[in-house]
Amino acid sequence: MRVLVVFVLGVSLAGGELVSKCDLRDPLMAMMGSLIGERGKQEIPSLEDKVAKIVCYVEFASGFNTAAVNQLDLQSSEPKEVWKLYGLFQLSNHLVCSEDDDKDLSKNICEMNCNKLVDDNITDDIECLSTVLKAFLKDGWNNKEQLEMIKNIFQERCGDKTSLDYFSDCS
Ligand SMILES: [Ca+2]
Repeated sequence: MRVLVVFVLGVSLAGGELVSKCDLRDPLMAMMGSLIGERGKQEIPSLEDKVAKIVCYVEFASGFNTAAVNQLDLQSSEPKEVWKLYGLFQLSNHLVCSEDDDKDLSKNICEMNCNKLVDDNITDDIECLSTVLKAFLKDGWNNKEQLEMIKNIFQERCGDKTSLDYFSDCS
C-alpha cells in the first residue's frame, strides 16, 4: 500500500487569504459543468457530490488557505520524487506550473508560474484544476504525474458525506 506523507513546509497567510467552502462551490460547479458538458451532466447526476469531494480535498489539503505550500514525498516513485504543492488545490510543481529556479522540472501543463497559485486570485487556480482534469480525461492512466495528482485530489477523505451534508451551511 502506498503511503502519502505530507510535510508542512510553511503555511502562511501573508499574501494569502482564507476562502470558504461556499465560495468554492459555485465556481467549481460551473467549471465541472463546462468540463463534462450536457451529456456528462446526464451521466453524472451527482455532480455536486463530485464538487463536494474536491472542496473537501481543499479543506484537508490546504485548509482553504490560498497561500498554502506543502511538500509531498511520492514514496512509490523510483527515483524518489518530492513534489511541492501549491495553493488551494495543492497542485504539483512537477506537473502544472514552473518555478523561477527550476523551469525544466515541470511539464507546466497550466503554463503558469507557481507563484500564481499562491496569490489571492483563485480564478486561475480553478482554470488550472480544470486543465489537470481535462488532461486526465484525455490521457487516462497513461501519464504518471496526472494520475498521481488526480489520485491525490479524489482520495476518500470525507467519507460518504453527500453534498447536501457538506454544503448544508451554504445558502
Ligand atoms: Ca491564483
